[in-house]
Amino acid sequence: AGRVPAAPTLDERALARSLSGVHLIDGALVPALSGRTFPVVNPATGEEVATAAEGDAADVDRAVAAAAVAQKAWAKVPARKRGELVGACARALLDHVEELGRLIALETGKALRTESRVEAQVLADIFAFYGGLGSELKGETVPFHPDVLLLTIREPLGVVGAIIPWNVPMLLMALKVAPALVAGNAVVVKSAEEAPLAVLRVCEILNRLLPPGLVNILSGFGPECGAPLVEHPKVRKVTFTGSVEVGRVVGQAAARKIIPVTLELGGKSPMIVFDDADLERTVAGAITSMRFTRQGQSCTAASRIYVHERIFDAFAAALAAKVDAMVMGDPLDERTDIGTIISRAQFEKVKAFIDEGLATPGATARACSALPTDPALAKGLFIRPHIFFGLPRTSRLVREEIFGPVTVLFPFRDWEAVLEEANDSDYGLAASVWTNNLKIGLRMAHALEAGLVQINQNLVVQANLSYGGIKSSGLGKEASLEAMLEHFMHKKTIMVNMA
Ligand code: TXE
Repeated sequence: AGRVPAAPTLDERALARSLSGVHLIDGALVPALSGRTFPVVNPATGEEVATAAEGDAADVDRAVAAAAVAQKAWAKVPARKRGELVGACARALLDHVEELGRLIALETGKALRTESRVEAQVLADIFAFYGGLGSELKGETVPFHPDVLLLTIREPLGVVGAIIPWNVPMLLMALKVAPALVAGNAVVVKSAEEAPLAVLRVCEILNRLLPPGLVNILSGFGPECGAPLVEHPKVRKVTFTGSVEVGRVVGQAAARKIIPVTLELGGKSPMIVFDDADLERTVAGAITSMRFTRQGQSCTAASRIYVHERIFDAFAAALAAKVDAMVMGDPLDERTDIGTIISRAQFEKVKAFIDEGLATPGATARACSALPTDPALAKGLFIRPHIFFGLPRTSRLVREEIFGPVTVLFPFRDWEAVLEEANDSDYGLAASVWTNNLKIGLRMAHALEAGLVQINQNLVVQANLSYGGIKSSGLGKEASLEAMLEHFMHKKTIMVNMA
């Protein structure tokens, strides 16, 4: 790891260059065996800031072999000691918050103040949480007969393959790597092709404290590098966050191998606002949840907002005014609220959705905030946040995940009808209800088809709380003790006849 500065650095461009063209395998920064690389682009300017190693099956083989060796020794380290090391990683990551925040802002275009720095803090928090759980890998004893002792113990799975996307890559990697390690597994991560740098730096920091081979990271494209990781015979568990389409492919490959798989896929999360809700707080909650600060690139984004007809106009006006006041600009500038879209492909996809909405008869849109005027950002992938009204319920904008700064607003009159509409979706990740009537709030919380329902708030994932969707939004849970025990370990039953 000699080429990368040992201490945190605030020069994100120099750091990006120093992380160029390498995977991290068996404790060392190494180029792809093929020698191939691909560019990493700053989406705010279009400039190439670094290259990334272009991994393929040969690199996967090498990383999995190193992980398999490291895992055998790691499984013998007392669980509490494993936790202590993961806790030490949390403290090391905390020392790098500013640096990691700047680096992720550079490669993803997420605003430093509103998004990127927060992600770096949450990353460290997730390691701290799991670091404290080394003593919790408990089994159970089961009563059967006075002469027979029945017990269960938890064992690690072996080598875990983790595939992550680009929207919150450090956070999502932490939710996979930290519990996998404390549970006694080794991990091979495949980063997203759009955002390979900050997660590589995180792994490099972890490798200063952990034995080599325990956490490896490969950059590369899905079919060439992700698929061989899923299919590798020595990979005994796959954990994936990304699109529903690829989630299905990964799930099928795991099924063929008969190995466990966790899938965190997309969402089309409804936000339901009753007429007794506190308008100001609800608008603030909508702003947080729409994640326009991240150009809406969030799986839990409030992308369908249903507002009681009595307050519909007031809510829409207040929401648009608040978004208007947000500053879109250079992600690394502290004044910036809203950053960029991640890539040209995603930019075109979101634009196509907006154009389709604008061309829909009867639909209107309010474009908010203003595009940056700085000539240095002329090639930046900025899109103005759009709030749509009057779309038919069958519109793709209402039914599909856009993953961009777009939300759709609908008025409603009674709770039964809005509940039915909210549940009329292939997705089931998150939902929120805004009301001071606890009876209606709880009734909705029970009836909404989602893995997470919040009443009068819209917070982000918490390390100690199970997180995961139903329907097409996913399979299995992340975060919490449960995720570590149920998704990164297996339970062995032991029966002892003492007679
Ligand atoms: O995702 P992909 P993309 C949704 C969102 C977005 C859409 C497309 O709607 O617009 O997905 O984003 C790897 N075998 N979400 O194209 O392709 C890939 O290299 C193994 C929601 O970026 O699913 C990357 O590392 N791996 C989501 C990861 O999968 C493969 C976050 C995700 O890429 C692979 C991101 C294959 N065959 C996008 N093909 C959320 N849940 O938050 C690709 N990959």
